[in-house]
Amino acid sequence: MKATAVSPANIAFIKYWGKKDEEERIPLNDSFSMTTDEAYTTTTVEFSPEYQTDIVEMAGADVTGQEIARTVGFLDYLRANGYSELKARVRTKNSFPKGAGAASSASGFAALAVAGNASLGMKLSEREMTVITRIGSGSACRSIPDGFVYWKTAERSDDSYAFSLYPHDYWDLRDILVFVDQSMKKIPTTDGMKDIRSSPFWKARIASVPERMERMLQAFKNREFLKFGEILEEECLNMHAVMMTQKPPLYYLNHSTFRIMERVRHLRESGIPAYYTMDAGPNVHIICTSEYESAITDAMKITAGVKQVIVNKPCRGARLIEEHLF
Ligand code: 2P0
Repeated sequence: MKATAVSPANIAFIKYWGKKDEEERIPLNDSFSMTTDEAYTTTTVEFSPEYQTDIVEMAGADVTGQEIARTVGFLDYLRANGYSELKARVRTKNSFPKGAGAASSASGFAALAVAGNASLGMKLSEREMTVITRIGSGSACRSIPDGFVYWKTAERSDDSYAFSLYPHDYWDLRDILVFVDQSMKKIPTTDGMKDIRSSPFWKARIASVPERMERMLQAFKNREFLKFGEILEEECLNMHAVMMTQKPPLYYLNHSTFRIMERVRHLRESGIPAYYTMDAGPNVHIICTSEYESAITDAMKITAGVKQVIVNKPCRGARLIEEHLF
């Protein structure tokens, strides 16, 4: 009844911001992402009669009351699906700072879902696994399949699943994750996202995503990096424009973020193809092809305000491993 899974986080190229259905976590639009091999979560789950209550632990970090409540809520959902009444112990370890806009909820819920289902003896297809994971945290479903992953919106819960559009070795991209702030963000994304409809621009954003997705997938298919990068930045700024015009406004980016964005533009002017994208936090993901990895990493390490740099490659999705955390 004990199982351990490791799951990568993922960085969205076309973003998820806003839900059609809050309860089932069905997104307003399709999204597209890349798994990140150096930003990952390992989770051991054991359902056992030995436990009187659910126990939630995190190696090297405190777990907040909100995190415990959300984890227990998801365990309840797994129990209902697996016809079990057993309580569980969950222990988690992150390879990167949690809650700072580096998708720790994505890798966290994907690892929890895979380990939890295995611990309950459930045998699910990858598609079913992505649907269950989505209920835990939307973007987490994109950490289950291999490499470059597409998550569909739908009218029915079972139809909103994620799948690998291209395997991780399709394109040797890098996500150079530049940390400018490693503290927990103040507004959790689930809460921030609920207010999307208070932005005067939300309808225009949602209407514009399919066309932008189509252009991005075309560039991706042909591995046209410059075209892809332009659309990547366009999409990121579009989402942040909505966030900043919501009521109350959400400013996830800070002055260090803007400094890095400026540096990225300067790198481009000096002939280094690099493009930025940010999620719900101030940290910057610089996307490039493998040949420019060291030039960009070196430039970031000497940029003021940079606390840590993690270089990610695309990788396989969440999977079970043999070594347990307890
Ligand atoms: C994304 N983000 O596509 C976007 C970009 C943040 C900005 O998915 O409520 O933690 O758990 O479904 O998945 C973060 O949202 O929200 C997110 P819930 P989640 O990666």
